[in-house]
Amino acid sequence: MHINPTELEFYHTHGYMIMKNLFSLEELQHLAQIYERRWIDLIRNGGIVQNVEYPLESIYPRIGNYHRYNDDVLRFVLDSRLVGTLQEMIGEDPLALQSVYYYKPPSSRGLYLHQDNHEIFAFPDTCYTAWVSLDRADATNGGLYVAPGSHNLDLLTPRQVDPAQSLYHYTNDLPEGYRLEYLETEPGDAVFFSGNLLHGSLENTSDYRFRRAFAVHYVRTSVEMVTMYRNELYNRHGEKVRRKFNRNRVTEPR
Ligand SMILES: O=C(O)CCC(=O)C(=O)O
Repeated sequence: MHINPTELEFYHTHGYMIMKNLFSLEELQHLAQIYERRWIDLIRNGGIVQNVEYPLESIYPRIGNYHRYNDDVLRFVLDSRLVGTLQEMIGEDPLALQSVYYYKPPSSRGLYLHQDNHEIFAFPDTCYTAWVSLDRADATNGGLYVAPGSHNLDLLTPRQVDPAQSLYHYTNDLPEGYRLEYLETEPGDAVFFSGNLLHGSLENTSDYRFRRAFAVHYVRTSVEMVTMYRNELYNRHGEKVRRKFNRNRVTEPR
């Protein structure tokens, strides 16, 4: 068992839950080292180029889907502390869809309020995120915030925002009756949340503190359609599973 009934109830009520100390510092250091090497390669081969408008953020961009090329990252993505917890949360084995490593150096933009399933459009149901803190994350260095209970909402229609303000160019307004909760996490903590939960992250306003995190998005094994990476879903054995491209949506997000 990975979660107890109180944690499960918290998740069902609020749409997210924090599992403390899920990963050791050694494990986090190993993951960070893999991405350091990847970063050096990207810098060396021109895959990362500095943009003077965002001098730090541009040399530490988000690194997506490296689990497809690195077995240690794939093992992390399929670690039973992530997929086992999700399995107990949703009552079904999850498939891993995508991973994102964040450096989030000082002065990085945040991500305005959004729902992950707006992009992924897992159908039926939604997608799920496991977000692992590598550094302490709080309101100063770009921590996460969530709107508790908003996972019960359908997909909402986002509006476009000024790209200079948010890393994700869409945002949702906070619906009436909801409030924002600003999360604080320590290295090794993991936040699990529903793909319909309204959430975002703050700008990193600290002087010198990176806010590294590793986020993985999952869908249910019974998912019928996803708009992204339909040939790149991994089950817990590391085998690829194929799902349809969602060209003719059965339901349209409102
Ligand atoms: O880590 C962040 O800054 C944002 C993460 C997030 O919003 C997501 O993974 O959907």
